[in-house]
Amino acid sequence: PADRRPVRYTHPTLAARAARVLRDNDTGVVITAAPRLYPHMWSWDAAFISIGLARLDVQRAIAELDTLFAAQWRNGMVPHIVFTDDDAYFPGPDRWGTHEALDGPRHVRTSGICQPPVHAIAVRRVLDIARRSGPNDRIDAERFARRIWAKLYAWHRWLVEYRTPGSSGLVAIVHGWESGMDNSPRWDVPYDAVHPGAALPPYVRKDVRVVGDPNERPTDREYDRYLWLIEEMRRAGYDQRKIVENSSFLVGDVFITALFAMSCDVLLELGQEFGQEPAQLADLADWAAKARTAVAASCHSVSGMARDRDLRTGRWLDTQTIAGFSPLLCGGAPDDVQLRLLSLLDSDRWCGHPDLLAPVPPSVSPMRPGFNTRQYWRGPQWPVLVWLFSWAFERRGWHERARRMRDGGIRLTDDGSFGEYFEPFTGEPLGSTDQSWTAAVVLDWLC
Ligand code: 2M8
Repeated sequence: PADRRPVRYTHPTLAARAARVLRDNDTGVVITAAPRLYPHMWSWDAAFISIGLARLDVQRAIAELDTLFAAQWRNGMVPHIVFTDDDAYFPGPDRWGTHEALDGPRHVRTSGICQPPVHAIAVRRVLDIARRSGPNDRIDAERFARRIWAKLYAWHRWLVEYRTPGSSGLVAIVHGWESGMDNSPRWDVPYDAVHPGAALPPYVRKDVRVVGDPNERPTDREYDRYLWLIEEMRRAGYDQRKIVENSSFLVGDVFITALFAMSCDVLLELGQEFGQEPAQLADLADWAAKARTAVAASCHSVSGMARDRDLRTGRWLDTQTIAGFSPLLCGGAPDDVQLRLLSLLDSDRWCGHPDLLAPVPPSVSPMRPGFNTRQYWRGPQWPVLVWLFSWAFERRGWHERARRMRDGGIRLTDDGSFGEYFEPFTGEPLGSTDQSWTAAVVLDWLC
């Protein structure tokens, strides 16, 4: 498809515009996830943002990750939102009520759940970029990597101790927001079992005021469930054991499990380089191996696609989404399964679909029932996911595939809008524009 969008920037101009987005979204303390829709720091956004920042200013990249980890809970959890003073986002800190939580930080207000563990990957990337950019940056980044290592280890340990219940070996989430893919059809079945009680305090959504077309956002019914789960956690005082035992939503997330395996590998390598405790290094090797085994064990016998598992009912969730390709990220699946997944990814059901503007995986296959071209995690393409695939493919030695993903990601974003997500056929930017993590991954691709 030649030009469905009027504007296409050259790479140097696109990079300059991306840099400006990060600068404009900088409050001086944090870089917000997006200017109006998300005026706070989000956990996995901050990781990607630091990668883009490293291309501009290594010190600023380090500061961003330091700010996030300064909000780490005493039990090791890295919270999904670190709040600024802005009150334009709902649910804000009062609704979360985490100041009553025993393990929460005292000096800063946060949400009470987590997000995908991509932070070790970010630290690795920042370090690699800094090493190429000059001796001072190298020294700063090495100091930083040494300093943050124990915090990353504590974060990973928290995921193992509190969030790997039962025997599936999958990392469990207690809220769809923890997956980062909030309203993905992956969660439709488990959300059906979430019944908001009459005690759900009333609320007013703010997101739909910012995003012009409410069809690009989750529905009110979905929001009731999101808020109800928060209510349950708040009542449990954010005690993780109680939450994992009782919450109405507990799902083994195969995509997070794959990211966790990769992050443990990376953290292990960093730990070896910086001479960390052998016992902790052994833990990381063990966690990575178990996570990989769990991802491989989830693969469907016919399609090969990896599956989430509803840990309340013990059922596999067969909905086919981009998360089904998790084994391609972390490896560990048998060769025949991997080959099936690669050919599925290339097929017209995914990246080879003839009508896509850019040949990168949509969040849901355009051939599946329920695929929605505009609605958030139910169909659109997400540049950050493209970055993850291109990074993982590079690491696996699939250089040509990595390059194709990256080129596709650049094609998707070369209108310079830095959309949060994109309509796969027209390339229309959806959700927020000037989204920080989109600008960040574009910078990393282009610099
Ligand atoms: C989206 O999630 C937030 C809730 O955490 C929201 O919709 O209000 C997701 O896309 C998530 O993955 C992302 O981290 C966040 C900020 O960009 O927005």
